[in-house]
Amino acid sequence: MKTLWTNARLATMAAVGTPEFVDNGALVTDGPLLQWADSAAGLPADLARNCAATIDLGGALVTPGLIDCHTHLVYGGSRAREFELRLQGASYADIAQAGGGIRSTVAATRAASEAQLLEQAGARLGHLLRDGVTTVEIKSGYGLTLQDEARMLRVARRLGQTYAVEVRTTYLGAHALPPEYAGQPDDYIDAVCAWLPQLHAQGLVDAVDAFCETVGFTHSQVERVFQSAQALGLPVKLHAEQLSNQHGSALAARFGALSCDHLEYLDQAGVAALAASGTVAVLLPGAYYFLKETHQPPVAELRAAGVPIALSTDHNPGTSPILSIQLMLNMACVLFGLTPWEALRGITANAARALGLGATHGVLAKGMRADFVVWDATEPSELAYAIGRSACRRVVYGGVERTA
Ligand code: DI6
Ligand code: FE
Repeated sequence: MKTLWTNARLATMAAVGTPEFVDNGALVTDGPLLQWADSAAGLPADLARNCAATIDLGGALVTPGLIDCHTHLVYGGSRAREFELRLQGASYADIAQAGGGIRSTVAATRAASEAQLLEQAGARLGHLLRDGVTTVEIKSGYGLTLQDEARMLRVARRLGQTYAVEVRTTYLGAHALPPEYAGQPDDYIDAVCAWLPQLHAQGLVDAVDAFCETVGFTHSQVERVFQSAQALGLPVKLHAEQLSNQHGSALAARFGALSCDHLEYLDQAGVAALAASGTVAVLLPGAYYFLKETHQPPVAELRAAGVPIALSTDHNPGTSPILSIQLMLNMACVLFGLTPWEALRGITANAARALGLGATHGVLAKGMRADFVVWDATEPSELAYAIGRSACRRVVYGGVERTA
């Protein structure tokens, strides 16, 4: 069934560069795909005639469905107590050394049932959906055994079957060293690499990620994980240069990574490597804010080199307990100096590319997914400006209007 949506101020995100709107725009959805996303004046009369319903959007801004391309949405427990300790002066590293941090979430995740994980992650997902998210990436990385990583990824897949949202899964076995491998990181990486084909065979893995950091894994350990991914034809991504410059981005670029994420400490050589490989730079202003970081990612250099910039919530219990992608627009503008248009691109077209979905998602055009958001706004700056007010009015996912 075809539906015609008229009187839209379309931000199709099809053009790279300066802001571009189609006023008096129209959309025609045909099942899960768009048949038209352009000016109403150019709409072929026979296409309009074949629409079973017409919906007037009253001149509202319409953008592609939002894409949260980096989350750790599935986990057990809470780290609110740790937050309190940090407010009293303890550092993220102090807490980790005292057995808190990622390790405490690993313990809570292992202790939770699959049903509990599903229920808790589903509640979190609800917040993202109300903000206009139509595609979300979810990483494992709090299980750190074959069974527990599989459980996290199964829960992520179930979320995509339960809610009107597309879920992309990422295997992040190389997130932290589990207690049972203390002092044996290379043995743990052997295990991470050995689990991957088994998880992939169960259809649980769309991409592979790792945490390249002094408190994570080394360059050569990450390289082994990437080789295992490459052997299976799986794309890679990397948590890179978040707390220090480990030159992880250059490594990831060599493997044609879809994205490198965080990048506060990225240097010029890293920028050049990302530009050469067409890798997306995913900036995570929520984690930067929450950890009170001061070292900013090299936005001007990324821009000058033509590296596509995406944004994401990085939702996780330790460093970014944030469930609003609209807030990321604000933080990216205020903290990192993006323009509202660049920020919007970062949660649509460029976020799609960060997930390898650039040919089908993140842009409103004929043949692309009929995922879009109707806003109580006419300018992207209004979305980046407001804090605590969701301007999301209607969400269409796969051609169907989402009701809850
Ligand atoms: N970088 C982060 O900021 C999160 N993971 C990562 O690799 C932290 C996750 C946590 O503290 O639970
Ligand atoms: Fe992360």
